[in-house]
Amino acid sequence: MRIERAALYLVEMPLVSPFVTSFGEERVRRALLVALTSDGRTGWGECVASLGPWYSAETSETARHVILDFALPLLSGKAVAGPTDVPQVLAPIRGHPMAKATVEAALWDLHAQAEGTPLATILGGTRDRVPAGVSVGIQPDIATLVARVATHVAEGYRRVKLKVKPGWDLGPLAAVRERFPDLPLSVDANAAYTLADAAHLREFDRFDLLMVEQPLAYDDLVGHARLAQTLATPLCLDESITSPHRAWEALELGACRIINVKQGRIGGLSAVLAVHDLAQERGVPLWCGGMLETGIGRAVNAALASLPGFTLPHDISATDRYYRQDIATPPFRLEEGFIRVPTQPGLGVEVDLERLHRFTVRAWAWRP
Ligand code: OSB
Ligand code: MG
Repeated sequence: MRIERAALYLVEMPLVSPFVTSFGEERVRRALLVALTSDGRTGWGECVASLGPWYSAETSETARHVILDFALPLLSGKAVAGPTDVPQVLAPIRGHPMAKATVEAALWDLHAQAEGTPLATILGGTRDRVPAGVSVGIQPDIATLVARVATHVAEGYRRVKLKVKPGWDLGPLAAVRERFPDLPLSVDANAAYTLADAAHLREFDRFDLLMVEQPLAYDDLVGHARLAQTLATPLCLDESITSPHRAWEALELGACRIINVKQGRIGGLSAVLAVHDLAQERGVPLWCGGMLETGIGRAVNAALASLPGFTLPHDISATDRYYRQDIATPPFRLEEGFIRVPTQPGLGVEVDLERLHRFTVRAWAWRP
């Protein structure tokens, strides 16, 4: 697999509504898209890093630098038989999992296209549709939150995740739980609490939650293990799980009982497969997280969520929950609370070049 050229596009896509978490507000999704050309085909990868280093240390700009100046030169200098060789070839680059994952995803797309097979099948997926959850950001007030949740429940979403932070937790939870006593519900704190809040976090046990996601700092596995001993609700880790090895450490320590898998954060689809094997061995349930991806990243997420170990509803919502117009077509639709896994070869979505150019704010070309 020889990469003949690469094109990088920095796109800015307006969100249908602002997305507010404990670490900030996003009104526009800024994504770096990578197109690799090989043998007359184009493979696409979407980098999930954001504008600023708030969710993770990486940003779209650090990813552009690492991809153009280090990852692509390393890959073009080596004989790369396929996407599973990528982690080894990129191993000299320390960190930067999201940048590496972007290039790897584009090579998986090329490989699956060359095989004439959908990405989901290549990865070992066993489902043709996956249950959709929805992640609801912090709202201006509780009435607005309850109305939003009601809309999503009416749309058919199978699980609702509420973003929480100190000062926006027990009140909103009580209101949503009172209105929807049987709704599968979870919370995501994006690292907004500390171990000193353990007694407060124990109050969450009253609301029959599926899980509490990432309550403590991204680098605090021991803290999560301590907290897990005092909570009845299972802990799920997101930000903390940055590699298969870190997933192993978290499980060894008892820092979580559930893992939110994001291919970007974990360093690529090969790493996802390794985490999947580990979780299967230990009976740990997985689900696919989201980073407000365009249809390119969403297609990858739908494919990996079709693997047998992904047993909980995902943060894979319909396209119209994020964007009025997406770069990739057709849009993902909610059908009985499920998202269909693409069945065309490769990612199984088409990149609309007119829209790509309309949303692009900067572009770079690369040749070996
Ligand atoms: O913590 O899961 C998160 C979006 C951006 C960054 C971090 C997170 C999220 C979400 C949205 O919760 C999930 C989605 O794409 O629907
Ligand atoms: Mg999260």
